[in-house]
Amino acid sequence: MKLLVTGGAGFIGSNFILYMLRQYPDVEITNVDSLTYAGNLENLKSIETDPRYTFSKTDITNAQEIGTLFRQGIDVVVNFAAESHVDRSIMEPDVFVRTNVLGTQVLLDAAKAHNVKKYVQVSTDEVYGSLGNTGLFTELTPLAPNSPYSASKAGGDLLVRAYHETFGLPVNITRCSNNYGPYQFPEKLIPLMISRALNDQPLPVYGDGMNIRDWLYVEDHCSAIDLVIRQGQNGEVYNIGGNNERTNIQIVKAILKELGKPESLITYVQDRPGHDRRYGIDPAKLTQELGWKPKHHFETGIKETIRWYLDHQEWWTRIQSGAYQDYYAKQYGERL
Ligand code: NAD
Ligand code: TDX
Repeated sequence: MKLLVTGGAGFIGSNFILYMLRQYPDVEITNVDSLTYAGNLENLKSIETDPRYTFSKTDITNAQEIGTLFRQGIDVVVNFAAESHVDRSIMEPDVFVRTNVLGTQVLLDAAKAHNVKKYVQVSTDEVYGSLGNTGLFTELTPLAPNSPYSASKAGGDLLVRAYHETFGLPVNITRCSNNYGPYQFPEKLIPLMISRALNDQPLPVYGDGMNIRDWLYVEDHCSAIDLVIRQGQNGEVYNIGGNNERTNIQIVKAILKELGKPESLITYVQDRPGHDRRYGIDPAKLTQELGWKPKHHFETGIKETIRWYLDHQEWWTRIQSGAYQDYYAKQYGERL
C-alpha cells in the first residue's frame, strides 16, 4: 500500500506514521508537511532512513506540487495537515481557512484526478459544537462549530462529503475527541501543564476549569484510522472516542499530583472566547460496525505521557523558544 500522509510531522501524524511502519512491513509512506511552527521532524528521527519512508516539505495548498506528489501513484491519502490550535484560530482565522478548507480542496482534487482508492479526512468532535450536561455526539449530530478552528474543520468536512456525493470519491471522515500522548506540542492543555509545572510556572486554567473534554490516547486514534482505511464504508463518517470525560481542573490536578507539585500553581485566567463547555463522543458505530477497541486506560496513559515528557525535556525545551514565546506574550500578556 502506498500511503500519502499529510501533516505527518505534527503530533498525531507522526504517531500515525510510526504506528503504520511498526504494523505493516510492506507499507510505503510519503509524509507531506510544510513544517509550520507545529511540524517537527525530530518526532520521526527513528525512521528517517527507513527505505519505506519519504518526506516532502510541501504546503497542501500548493496544487502544482501536490499534483507532482500524486503522480508517483498513491493508493490511500490520510489528511492530518491542519492548523489545530483553537486559541491561535481566534487570533488569525485566515491561516485556518487557508489550510483547513482550501488545502483540503486541493488534496481532494488531486485524489480525484489520480483515482486514489481511499481518502481519509482526519476531523474533530469540535465540528459538532458544545454539549449540555447530558448526551453524546453521534455521527448524526448537526454540525455547529463555535470557533474559527472548528468552523474551518467543518468546512473541510463538507467538501469531503461533496466530493463523495458529486464525484464518487471513496472517502471517510473521522471525528475524534481530544488526544494526548508523546510529541504533542506544548501549547495544548496536557503538555502545556506538564512543562509549566516542571518549571514551577503558574498553570493558566481558563474560566472556572469545569469545561469537559473526552480524552483518548493518541495510539488508539491511530489504530482507529488504520481500521477505517481498511474497512470503512465509502462516504461514511466515524466518531472516535474512548468514553473518558474529564473536567480540565481534574486533569490539571492529576498532573500536579503525579509530578509532586503544589496546587498553588493553578491560576484561573480569563476564559477562551466561545469556549465549548463539554465534548463527549459516542463511538458505537466504530466499535460495533468495525470492531474497534481502545487499548489504553486514561489512568495509565496519562502516567506514561507524563513520564515521556520527563524523559524528553530537550524535545520540548527546544520548542519553547522563538515564535512560540512571541505567541505566548500575545496570548497572555503580563498575566503570567
Ligand atoms: P498539529 O498541529 O500537531 O500538526 C499539524 C501538522 O500539519 C504540522 O506538522 C504542520 O506543519 C502541518 N501543516 C499545517 N499546515 C500545513 C499546510 N498548509 N501544508 C502542509 N502541512 C501543514 O496537529 P495534531 O494535533 O497532530 O492534529 C492533526 C489532525 O487531527 C488535525 O487535522 C486536527 O484537526 C485533528 N484532530 C486533532 C485532535 C487533537 O486532540 N490534537 C483531535 C481530533 C482531531
Ligand atoms: O492554557 C490552557 N488552559 C486551559 O484551561 C489551554 C491551552 C487550554 N485550556 C482548556 C481549554 C479546553 O477546554 O483546556 C481544554 C483543552 O484545550 P486545548 O488543549 O487547547 O484543546 P481543545 O481546544 O479542546 O482542542 C483540541 O481537541 C480537539 C485540539 O487542540 C484540537 O485540534 C482538536 O480538534
